Amino acid sequence: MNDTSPLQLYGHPFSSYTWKALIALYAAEVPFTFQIVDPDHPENISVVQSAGPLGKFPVLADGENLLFEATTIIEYLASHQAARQMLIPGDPDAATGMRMLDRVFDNYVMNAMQDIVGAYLRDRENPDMALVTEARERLERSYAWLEGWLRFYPPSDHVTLIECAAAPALFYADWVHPIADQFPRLRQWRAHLLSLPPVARCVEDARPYRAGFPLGAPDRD
Ligand SMILES: N[C@@H](CCC(=O)N[C@@H](CS)C(=O)NCC(=O)O)C(=O)O
Repeated sequence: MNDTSPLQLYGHPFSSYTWKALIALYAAEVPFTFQIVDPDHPENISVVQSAGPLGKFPVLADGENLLFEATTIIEYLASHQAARQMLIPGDPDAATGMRMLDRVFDNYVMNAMQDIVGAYLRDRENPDMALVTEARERLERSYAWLEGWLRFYPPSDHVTLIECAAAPALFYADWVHPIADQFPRLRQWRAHLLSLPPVARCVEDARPYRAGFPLGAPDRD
């Protein structure tokens, strides 16, 4: 990591994947400057567009080095002294298990949630209901699987790659497809995640943007 210039994180406070990187930065107490990606800051949009093929955020800048993909950003933080052993365990098998869960949250929870949000963003009055229904089914299956997995993963105050991935995914997934009472462990874990200081900070910083949520933000959390 570059010692001379501070890290810069490009993203948006209401963006789920930006949260994922922010939670890691806050938990590991890594100093950084936040660069908001919005129409008032075209220079930040340019950085994000130049970093990856689809111009998605978050992007971490360490000097000239631009890193995209939230998991990659966390891996980068974890491979440096400040966050080592904290975000991702040193034991290779434990780390592999953690990376598998990270894929579960991105590929089966965050993606399904984003598909539903995207359908409403494209047409709020008349979303593609076939796509929405299929994505809801994926979320329902993921909730059921996570409910079982949580029998072996008690809530902890330790923030790892798993908490970084899970908190934003479950925060927004529950908004688009509420986690039913039949999944009590998952409901309880989501509440616990939202109470962790790095996550609570993201929730608060995102609050002013709730009116823009295409399905309408629920009056809770
Ligand atoms: N696979 C990426 C996904 C990032 C992503 O979907 N970012 C959204 C914000 S949450 C984004 O950039 N949206 C704007 C766009 O797609 O143009 C990651 O893990 O960082």
